[in-house]
Amino acid sequence: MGVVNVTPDSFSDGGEWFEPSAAVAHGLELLGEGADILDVGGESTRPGSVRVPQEQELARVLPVIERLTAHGAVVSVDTTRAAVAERAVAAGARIVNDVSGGLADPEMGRAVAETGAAYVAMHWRGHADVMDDLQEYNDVVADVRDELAARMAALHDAGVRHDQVILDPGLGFAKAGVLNWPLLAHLDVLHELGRPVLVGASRKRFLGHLLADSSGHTALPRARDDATAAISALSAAAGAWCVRVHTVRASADAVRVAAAWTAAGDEPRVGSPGTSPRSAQGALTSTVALTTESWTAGDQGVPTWQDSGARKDDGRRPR
Ligand code: PMM
Repeated sequence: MGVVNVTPDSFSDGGEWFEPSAAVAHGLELLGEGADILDVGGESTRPGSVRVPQEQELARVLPVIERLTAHGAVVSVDTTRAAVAERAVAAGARIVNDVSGGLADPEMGRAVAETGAAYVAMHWRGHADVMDDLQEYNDVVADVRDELAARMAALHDAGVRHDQVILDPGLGFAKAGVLNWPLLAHLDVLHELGRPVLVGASRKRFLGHLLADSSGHTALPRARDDATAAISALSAAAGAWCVRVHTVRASADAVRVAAAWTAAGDEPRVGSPGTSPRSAQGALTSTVALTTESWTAGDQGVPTWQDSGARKDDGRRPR
């Protein structure tokens, strides 16, 4: 999932793609690098940022979503507002990516149920101006799982089908540096909830701290891209369904490496009794990456890792 922030103030790429034509061109560039989904957002969630009015958010995202879907892109809308989600889906978005998991807008569950779009429910405890004060956990992994389970139950009560939901641990949201690593190391615990998992680590503050220089200066957002790609590989190997990233090529390659690695582990070993080199080669070229074809089959539910695992990498992914 490539990020297209149509905002003047996002922490990692604020302002760069603020004009609709620049945002569309950037989205197309990310598709060319191998993105399967473009995530279009019009409101920054940067720590401390203030909310933009709904009309402004709509004016930012709708023209970009319309133009990117006209180019055939699978688009998600990064919003916490039900009205924006509805208008975005009407404009062609196929996924609603809600960093609040439905907590910011009580109408979100109903809107998602009515549109039938896939829905990313991220772990969240409060808006950007207060989230740094909401970081108390007994056990961050179990607490995030339990709070997401509660969100799933509430969404279900609002009419959202189970197969619409994708879960996200919400790295960096009400989570300071060290709280993020256990969540990554225990993606299996989120998988216990039975839904695909999305990981959004790209350029986040905890990577800046990890990569600080010897004087303690944190790495700037752009200097966190290699670490982001490493997380993409490890997340994919741990079974994540999707990684949300600002630069795509390295992460797309990382996901393919993880897929080949995992598939090889599932196949008989090269040279072991009863295997031909040919069957082993098949394992090395199989991939589990989601491609846009999974979405054009008219399936509004969320393809699972296993669904796409049957696919073979025939080298046709855009490079
Ligand atoms: N992080 C940001 C924005 N949207 N959506 C999901 N699902 N998961 C995330 O971790 C996430 C997100 C942070 O803002 P950015 O667009 O400036 O990176």
